[in-house]
Amino acid sequence: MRKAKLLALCTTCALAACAGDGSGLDENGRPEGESSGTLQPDFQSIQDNVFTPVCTGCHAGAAAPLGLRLEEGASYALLVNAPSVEAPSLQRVQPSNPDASYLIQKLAGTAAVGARMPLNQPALPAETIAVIRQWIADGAANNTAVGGSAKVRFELVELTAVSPESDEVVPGPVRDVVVASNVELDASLLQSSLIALRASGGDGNFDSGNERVVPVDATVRSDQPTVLAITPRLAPLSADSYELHISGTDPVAMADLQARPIDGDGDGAPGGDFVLRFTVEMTQ
Ligand code: HEC
Ligand SMILES: [Ca+2]
Repeated sequence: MRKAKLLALCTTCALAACAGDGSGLDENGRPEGESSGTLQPDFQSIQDNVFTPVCTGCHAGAAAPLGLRLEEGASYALLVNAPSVEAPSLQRVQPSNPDASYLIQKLAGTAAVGARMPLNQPALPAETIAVIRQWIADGAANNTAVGGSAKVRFELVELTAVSPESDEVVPGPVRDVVVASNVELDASLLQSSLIALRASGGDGNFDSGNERVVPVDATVRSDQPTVLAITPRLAPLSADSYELHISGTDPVAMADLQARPIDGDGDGAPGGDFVLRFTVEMTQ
């Protein structure tokens, strides 16, 4: 579903760019008078004007460099309070602190590791970077819906796999599994044992008796809606198939602040377990 939407967006860009001689394009090379308008210091605007048109050529899907997917629906959860891979002591976006945010360092070309972004393209205009800095300085709020389908957004508590996605094959090692909800979850529930991660034992089968429980820590990266990072406690995930299980069934069900259990199995009614399976492949 997300892929189809991205394709539609790309088609729009391609058609608009057919102006050819650059007339009708603004100083950022984008069509003038687009409904998204000029860049504002809010997340939806930055998504529409920067991440989607400039970054998703590389930073999308399972092959996204360093697991950083910047497509709509995934970007917020993988940026805000998410540690950088290149500089693990820094967060990609640290709310209220643009100088310490690795995203800004990568855009400004001041990062200690790797190249300036966008890779192999002209730097973003200084005004564009200033607007992104402003959004971070203002607290890096999310004014979009993090995943979640539009249909029944606030009637059901839904979880969405952000990275990896369901049944995806991703390059390892995988440092964390990121899941987002459509409403704020009750973080106090994370103390209980309702989140479990299992490795298949190398056979891709979760019922053959050789499965292994992977001890994990679950942390809330951001609220409203909640982004959960589920991190293996001992070592990043290496080659195997994995199953993440989040209970939506009593006695311990993940729930929102109104104690409504998640619709984990997506059947349109509250309750049911959320199950995410994915495979890690080690290249090299
Ligand atoms: C042509 C492909 C390409 C494009 C386009 C691109 N990137 Fe990257 N990006 C990479 C690669 C490859 C790396 C890892 C190597 C490096 O940092 O030089 C990376 C690394 C990063 C990192 C570091 C992530 C971490 O966890 O340490 C950030 C942040 C980033 N890119 C942001 C962006 C943003 C924002 C844009 C759009 C403005 C963008 N990139 C456009 C290829 C690209
Ligand atoms: Ca097995």
